[in-house]
Amino acid sequence: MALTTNKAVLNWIDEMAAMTQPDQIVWIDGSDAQIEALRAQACATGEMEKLNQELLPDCYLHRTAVNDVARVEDRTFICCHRQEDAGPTNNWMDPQEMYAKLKKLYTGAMKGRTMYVIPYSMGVVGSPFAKYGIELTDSIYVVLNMCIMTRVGTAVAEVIGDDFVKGLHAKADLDPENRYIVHFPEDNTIMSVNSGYGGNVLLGKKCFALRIASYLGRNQGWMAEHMLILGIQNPAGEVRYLAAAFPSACGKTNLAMLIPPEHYRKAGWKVWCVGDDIAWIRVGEDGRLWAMNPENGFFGVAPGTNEKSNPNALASTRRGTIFTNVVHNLDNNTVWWEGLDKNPPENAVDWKGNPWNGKTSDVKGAHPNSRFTAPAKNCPCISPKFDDGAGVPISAIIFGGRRAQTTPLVYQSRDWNNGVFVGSIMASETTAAATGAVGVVRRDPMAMLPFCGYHMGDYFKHWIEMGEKLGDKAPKIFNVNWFRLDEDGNFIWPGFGDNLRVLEWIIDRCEGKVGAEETAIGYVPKAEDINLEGLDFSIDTLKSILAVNKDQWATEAEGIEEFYTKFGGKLPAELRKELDTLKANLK
Ligand code: OXD
Ligand code: MN
Repeated sequence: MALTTNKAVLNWIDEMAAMTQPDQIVWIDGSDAQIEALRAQACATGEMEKLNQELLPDCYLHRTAVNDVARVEDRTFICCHRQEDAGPTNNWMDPQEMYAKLKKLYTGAMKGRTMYVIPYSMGVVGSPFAKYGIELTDSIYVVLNMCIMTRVGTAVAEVIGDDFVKGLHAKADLDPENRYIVHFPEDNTIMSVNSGYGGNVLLGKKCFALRIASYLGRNQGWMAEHMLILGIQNPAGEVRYLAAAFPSACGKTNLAMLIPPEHYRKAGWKVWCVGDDIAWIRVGEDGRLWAMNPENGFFGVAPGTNEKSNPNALASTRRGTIFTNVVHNLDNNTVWWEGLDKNPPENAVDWKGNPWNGKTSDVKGAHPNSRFTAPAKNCPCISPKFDDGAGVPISAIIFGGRRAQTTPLVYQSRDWNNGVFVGSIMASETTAAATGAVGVVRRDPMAMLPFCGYHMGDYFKHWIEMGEKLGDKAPKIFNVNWFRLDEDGNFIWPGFGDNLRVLEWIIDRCEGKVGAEETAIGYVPKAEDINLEGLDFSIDTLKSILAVNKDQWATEAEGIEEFYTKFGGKLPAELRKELDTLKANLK
């Protein structure tokens, strides 16, 4: 039975059902009983496997098709009327042409199948900052993941208005040649077909909460960002909140759930996770910047997650979690992945569904992009503000990337516009960096390159305008780089929990409690101002990773110049000016 009488919702569902022709339509009310019944049904068809309920209560395993294991950026489209509004970094097609193309792929795609109707909320239901969507899907796996990643069900259906985001997902034939992840920002619509992989099909996440929401945010004066949010509590009990953007593979989930080093823990420091991937950010009534996490769970990369790298993430996966493309340990019906521990199972099934012996096999058991979908509430350090619809006030914004050289451990931008410049030049090096060679630099402004639903030049301008609104209440903007390498290709900075030492300096800077050295690129800490207590790390080594090398930055400036040409006339004059200032400072 439909959970709403909203005509806009019902008419749209009728239209989508007429096209996809499912055998039946089932509304998702989000109840435990319904979730349990769907789990049983998915296990009966082999879509999921029930794991050891003593060791991993309410946990399940799923394997995707082998050709369907990651987001497909080359098949992801932003379809607005004018191509120039999508910009040079997005794939574009005329909306009418795309609708016609998709119609062919969706027609009859749900024959013999069930269409599930998922009313979901990004943000706390009823909060003025929440936004609602409906995803139609023919996949139980999608339903169950959405029930973890978002707030789903009757309560949402009751408050949904006419401006909901429409999402249609059909697995169809999982044909990679006809796989499309399409956004129509002007129509509040997302259409995904021929995939079953999370990032392509959990439409609340990247598709809505970043691509559609970034477009809405620009029109409505707020921002949707690819950022974690964390709270840092000092021994006096004061909590300061930071939002941070990093490209993939830079340890975002680890930073979001950081465990303070022993010395800090003993002194009474605590870290609270508000979110690990997405932040919706707006100017609050007090004139400060406030951020909230629109999601309700973590869709984290499994390999490398272990008791040491991220015990909080691991603890989050111990109940109510769906594992995708990891190793199935048949001896005890649990899961395993590379980097979990040094004891791979011998009697196991790999992510492709083949028998696998972790002691003798020379292929990886888990896909490198295998995932856990875990409820945020499971996280031992989840913030008490997690369910506060208003979000949290932000003291600092942090950008970062993976750079073997050039970028110091931390620096502070001179002001907001300079900070926007710092975000716009964010970059990571390709894996060559891991072997010691300087890798190829891939620029990923604000970590939003694959997620911005409109022209990135306009996006930069929107950032500048947000700064104008904030005035002197704007948070300070910093850049960090945990990944400096020595000559042998080893990481110099210990990273993980010790990153708190850098965050402490950042907070002290925000509160005017500590000085800094002014350099060509901004403010860098005096080495003695970073707390190294309890850490075997020499101040000279610290100095070496705080140094700003003008020759390297001159090369960097050339790279930025070249990158900026992409945006043509849409590059805000403010950023051009920042680049000119950088060049002048390097002379
Ligand atoms: C993610 C990503 O899955 O950024 O969060 O790719
Ligand atoms: Mn992400």
